[in-house]
Amino acid sequence: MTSDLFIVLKAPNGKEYKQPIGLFINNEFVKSRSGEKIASINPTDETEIASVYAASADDVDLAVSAARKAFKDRSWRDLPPTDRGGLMFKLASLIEEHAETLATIETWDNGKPYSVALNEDVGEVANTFRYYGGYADKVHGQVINTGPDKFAYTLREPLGVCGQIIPWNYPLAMAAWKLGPALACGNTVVIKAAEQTPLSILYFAQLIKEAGFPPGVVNILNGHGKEAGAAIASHLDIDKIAFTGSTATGRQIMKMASINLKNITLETGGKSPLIVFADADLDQAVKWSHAGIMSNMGQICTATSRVLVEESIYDEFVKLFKEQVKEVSKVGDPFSDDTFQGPQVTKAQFEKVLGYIESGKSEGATLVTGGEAHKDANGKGFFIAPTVFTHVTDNMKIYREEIFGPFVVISSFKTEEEAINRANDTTYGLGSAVFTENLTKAHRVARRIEAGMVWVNSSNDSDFRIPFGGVKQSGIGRELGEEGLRAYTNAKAVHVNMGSRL
Ligand code: TXE
Repeated sequence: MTSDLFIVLKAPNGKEYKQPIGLFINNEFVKSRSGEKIASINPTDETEIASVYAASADDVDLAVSAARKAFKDRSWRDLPPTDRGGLMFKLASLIEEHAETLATIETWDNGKPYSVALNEDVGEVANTFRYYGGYADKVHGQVINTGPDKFAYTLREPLGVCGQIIPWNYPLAMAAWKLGPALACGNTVVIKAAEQTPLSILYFAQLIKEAGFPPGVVNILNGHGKEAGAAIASHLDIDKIAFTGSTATGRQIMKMASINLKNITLETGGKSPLIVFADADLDQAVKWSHAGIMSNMGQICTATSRVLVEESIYDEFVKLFKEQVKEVSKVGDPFSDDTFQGPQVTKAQFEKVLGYIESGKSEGATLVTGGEAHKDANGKGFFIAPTVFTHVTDNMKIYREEIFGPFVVISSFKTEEEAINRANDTTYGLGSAVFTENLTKAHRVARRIEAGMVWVNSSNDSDFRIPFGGVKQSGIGRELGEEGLRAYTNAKAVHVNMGSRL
């Protein structure tokens, strides 16, 4: 069955479902005004899965009007906050009911292993909505003591219409991280998915309506960054912009958002260091550092892509890391149960990683393993063999730039001071990790690393209850945790004169 706005699809794992392909505005799917579409490609076999409508600036205008109307309409703003939380709990339950379909679409469109999509991504999405649903009636202001002549308090008010632009590495989770706090605080939203992974969020859109959110509160668009994304970032009737993606695009968004001084949060790139001291539990350091860069095909903004190992254990660490790659990193069909690593999300990302492999070779680093495309049985797909380079110097491109693939550089250091200085020698400051059994050393180093997050004896162990974000050119502001709510309210100060007369 095919209609203009839905198509029935059968995924490689045999799951049949109805895929919406329109823009979700005012709780309905509609065609884009221009009729232009984006084709979504299966990165595993390079075939087209489906085409979805792509928003242009006109469609963004429509979505923003819907969101503005919903924001002005008191039925959303004045909904008792406990009821607003209730809608979010309902949404979380619906996500769980539809978990297998959501995970199937995510794996098909993005290439991540199905078990990860189901157990990690979709599970986290439901939990994030539940977590922020619980906050909906706990977004409090303060009473401020200024003495008996004045009664002063703050109201935490929603910002208004929020524009949200998300990437393709965690399509559903990135949407949840942004929608959760925005909705808990009573905002309305226009969110744009990445053009590379448009499908799962459209399926999710139906659950918004089914949960009972009023029309216009959440509007979901697909569209190209330069067109729909830019129209959101520069829109005069959008009050806030939240973005996750590359540092270069973040910089452009910041410029565009300055047109009406939008409130802004950015979560951008990283080149996160992971330091292993000689007194670390070596087995655990190897396993976590492997997971920290090779999970999700290395397409994680906090991937610990620079591993710094104390000289006395360097050779042993490299040997064990290579063994771990061999043992764990099964590359192949993301729907297979034993696959650890699927394809890179697109041909462009695949080629980008291959380019860095060439750069590492030509700059004289030592290739320990990988260093080439990995062809699946059918000879198709954007697969990269997990790649490890050693003898890397600090000026090499592969040491300095974000690669966003299953690609790690391992380097050695002599002293704690050197490790810290080299960890901080980057324009980024997102994640970081330290491995040591020495408690005081762990805390001492954690304080000195220039990063938004430090993992001690783990890596990429993020949690929706803990703030997430970067310093330096890795971003502005925080998502997740209670901190994530700050990005979605204004503090209005109310001064009540208790009797001062002029
Ligand atoms: O990112 P972009 P790309 C990094 C990673 C990756 C590189 C390039 O290194 O290899 O960025 O990926 C929208 N105005 N990260 O090109 O361009 C776009 O449509 C407004 C790190 O895919 O940043 C998409 O929705 N919006 C990262 C989103 O921005 C624009 C995750 C991200 O795309 C726009 C992804 C514009 N001018 C990539 N141009 C992370 N931090 O997790 C693009 N977009």
